[in-house]
Amino acid sequence: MKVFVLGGDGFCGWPCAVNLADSGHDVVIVDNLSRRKIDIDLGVESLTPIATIQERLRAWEQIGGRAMQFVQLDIAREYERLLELLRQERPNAVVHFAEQRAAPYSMKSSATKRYTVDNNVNGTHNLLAAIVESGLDLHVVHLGTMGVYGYGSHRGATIPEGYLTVEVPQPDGSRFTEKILHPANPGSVYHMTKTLDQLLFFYYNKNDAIRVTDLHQGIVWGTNTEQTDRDPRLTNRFDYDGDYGTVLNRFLMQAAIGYPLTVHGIGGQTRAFIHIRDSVQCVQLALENPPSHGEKVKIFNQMTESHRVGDLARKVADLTGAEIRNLPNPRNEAVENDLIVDNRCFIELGLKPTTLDEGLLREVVDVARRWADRCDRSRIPCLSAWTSRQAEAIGLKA
Ligand code: NAD
Ligand code: USQ
Repeated sequence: MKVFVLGGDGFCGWPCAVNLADSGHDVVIVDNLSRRKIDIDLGVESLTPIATIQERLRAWEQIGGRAMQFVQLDIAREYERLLELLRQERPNAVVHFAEQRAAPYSMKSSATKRYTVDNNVNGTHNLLAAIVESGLDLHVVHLGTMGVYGYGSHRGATIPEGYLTVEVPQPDGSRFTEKILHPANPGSVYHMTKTLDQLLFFYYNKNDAIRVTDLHQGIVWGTNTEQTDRDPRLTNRFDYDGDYGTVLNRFLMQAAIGYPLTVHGIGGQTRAFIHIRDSVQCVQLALENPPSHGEKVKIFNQMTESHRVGDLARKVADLTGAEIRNLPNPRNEAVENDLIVDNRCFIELGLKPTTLDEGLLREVVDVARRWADRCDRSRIPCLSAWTSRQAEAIGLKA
């Protein structure tokens, strides 16, 4: 099938694009390269050296990969071009990764809060409006986040896949049950945009019958996949800086360079994780198993394991001998939380997860240690504070 991969130059999007091309799909990557520009603005670089999108595509074809197209386009600001591209190419499906995805970056300043909301909400809305205007019958697969459910309020209950069954009391004392979108409880402006995306999908599915699968993805760890390992020019990005680096990859890189592991608070935050190889598999499974016409938005919890941040640090420390440092938390988040997640949909579709125990050492040796000398230690601290209280706690304000 013909698939648009919006945000196909990014950390999750690039390995997804090559995987889909490898499976015989016709892939069109649409990306405005904003992520590469943000790296320049922040003065950071991926730990792994990454080729330009043009070099990536050339390399992919040189090693015999099915050719992919690239279109540089901002989905949040270039509505007419997006509509024209849909009309011209008539894709069967769109995978939507094209958002500003870092919680700390979204909390840096009013400017980054406003950029994140403008970019993410407009981008998703433009896509949906353009699909309606084009008249195309296509399937949207969106990368959402586990963070839409919030952390700390479930009191041991299992988080369902998107919908919660509730009982509503009636004036006559009877009750009816209904499945509603799980209440939203975002923990950052970035996470808030994902909860707004959910409402956009709900509405356009109800009003225009657009078929949507929303993947509530956990924190992605790891770097390369079977395809991006085939040539150094296909190497995926690895973010380690205080804004874009996610917790487990940061710990792996910190261990590799002898930097004490940066645990926020007591490390009681429990989060959901998935390896990039599994993320790529899940997107393919979702694409190849679309909702039927008239079906409501399909929601999958795209994660394979839950861990406490402090336990992850201990695991990495046991493997590498790294030191652990508990730091004041720059985020306004629960000190500790439980997290029990239902992820049956993907397991039933055949996902075979890569576990932390199998994959961790390989990431440390093949990636973090290999590229350790490219790390700029000054960019490791997390300096984006959620409120003035946290800014004070991390020493940014008197
Ligand atoms: P990324 O920043 O590496 O990639 C995002 C890509 O989208 C970049 O290439 C960027 O240039 C592009 N982009 C952003 N705004 C755009 C716009 N307006 N028009 C066109 N292109 C645009 O991020 P990622 O880690 O690959 O995340 C991809 C998606 O997956 C995001 O929506 C994110 O919320 C979601 N997600 C990521 C993780 C994770 O751990 N990385 C976990 C859960 C969900
Ligand atoms: N943390 C540390 N030390 C660090 C970095 C982070 O203790 O050096 C803690 C944070 O305080 C937080 C947890 O680790 O409690 C996770 O932080 P993170 O940066 O790894 O993940 P998060 O900000 O939630 O965002 C990432 C992706 C985002 C995605 C989300 C999935 O950047 O795009 O949506 O993971 S989820 O967390 O499941 O919502």
